[in-house]
Amino acid sequence: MAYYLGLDSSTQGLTAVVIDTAAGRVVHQSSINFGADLPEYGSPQGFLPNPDPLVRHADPRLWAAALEALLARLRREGVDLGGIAGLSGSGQQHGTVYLRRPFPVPPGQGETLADAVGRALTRPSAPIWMDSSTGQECREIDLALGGADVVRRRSGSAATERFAGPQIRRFAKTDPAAYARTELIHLVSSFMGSLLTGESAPVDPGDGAGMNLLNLASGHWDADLLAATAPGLEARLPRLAPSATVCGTVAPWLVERFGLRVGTPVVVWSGDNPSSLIGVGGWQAGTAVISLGTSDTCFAAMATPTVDPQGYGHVFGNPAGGFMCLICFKNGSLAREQVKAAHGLSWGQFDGECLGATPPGNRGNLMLPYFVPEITPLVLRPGVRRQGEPAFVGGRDAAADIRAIVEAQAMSMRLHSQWIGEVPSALRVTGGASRSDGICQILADVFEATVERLEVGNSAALGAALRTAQAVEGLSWHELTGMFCRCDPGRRVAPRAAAAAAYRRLLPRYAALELEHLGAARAER
Ligand code: XUL
Repeated sequence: MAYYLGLDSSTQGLTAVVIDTAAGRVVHQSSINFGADLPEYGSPQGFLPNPDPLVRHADPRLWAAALEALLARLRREGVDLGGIAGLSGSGQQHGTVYLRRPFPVPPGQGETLADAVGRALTRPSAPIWMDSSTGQECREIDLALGGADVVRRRSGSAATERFAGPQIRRFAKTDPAAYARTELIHLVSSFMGSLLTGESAPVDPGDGAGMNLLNLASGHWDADLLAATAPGLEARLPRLAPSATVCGTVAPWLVERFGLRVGTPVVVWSGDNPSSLIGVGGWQAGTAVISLGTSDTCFAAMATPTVDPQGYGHVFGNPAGGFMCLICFKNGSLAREQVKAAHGLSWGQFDGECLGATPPGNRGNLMLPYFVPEITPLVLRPGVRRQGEPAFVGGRDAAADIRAIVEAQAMSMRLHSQWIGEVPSALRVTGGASRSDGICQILADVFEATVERLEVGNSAALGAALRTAQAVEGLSWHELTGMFCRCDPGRRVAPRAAAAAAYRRLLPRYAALELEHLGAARAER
């Protein structure tokens, strides 16, 4: 019997999933919510409030505090941490933590892990994936390499605002003294992995490809991209290691404080999306996945890496080997929550009274849902735009507003995933909002594909547990995903012909509205 622990350090919380590979079942799940459980960090949604909508940073001490709080909670809930045979995790992608060496330093007597992390930081906050402040740096990197297309072909993505490289460049330019003091720059995934092993942990190709620094073809840091980003960068980066690497054993302080067994293997962490790809059983090409979380993402394993000619899509490493494609939307759950809160609705009302009571196509009423700056398409100045029948007063008609945001999100996903070239017949939908039957019906109708939902949620943390079992116990992906990634047959949602036809008619109108908005925004700049 072997128990494996998978963690997921996401934007809004830290989640644990414990699996038992002998019984083929999940035995425990638990979470820390950054806002509710650790209010002293002043980050109700997991990031530090900032009046500039382009700037989004988080406090890395919060992530360390959450790790201690979650391990303590697991013990209180009766999980025998000494019986865990291996652990790993996944982190929100792209965020960077700036540190001096040695890192990590174990917490001293009476000290918390967050205190120990605080002493090592050379920059008090970490820019996260929601940050869009590096447009200038992206242009500089593209220019140095000979164009966005070169950067895209080398690293799998055009220079992208939230990616580690442009963020590091901005820091090195705006605070060269602090950059000079910085001896080590970790991603959220490798930062958290380091806290577990007590040694600076490596970066895997799943998360490493989200930096604009990794050469996808060679699998190594790209010398030209490093040079175009910041001086002396390679010495500051963690090493790269394949996703199935056991990168160390649990740190002594974890053994002392939480009763983990000496010598317990720790597998290199990955990004939350690559880990989710495993957690939903999507490790082979042919399964398209939509994850509805703080960010909404569409992704799939790729037989051969293809790049998005429009520049919005990304290619990352697939932790099972090869590559995956991904498109990310920033106006995900926080945007849905904003409309829901504006109308004072419960999730039940959102789903039943609003999505259940309005027709597909929303009587022609459309919304461009840029509540915060958007990644896909690139919209730096937030703003919500409505278009439709005079009846669509927007903001006054709750049901029409709710349908408008969900339809806009689904149509934008359909529109911007066309470069992948495959029309899926089934979509695996995961993440908190996948609980909504109304949202899943709209996705099924817009994509003209059957929506499948899984028996086990928390796909990123589950994927981390599965990756650990594969690396430590040598179980195959077939065996593991067969046991843990079953779809719930009772929760399948089939597309409806009339609704699908309505969206087929509406999609060109949505695309035209989006283009018109992007054109107007460009003209203003
Ligand atoms: C993916 C992305 C987000 C984060 C947050 O490129 O930016 O999905 O990983 O979860």
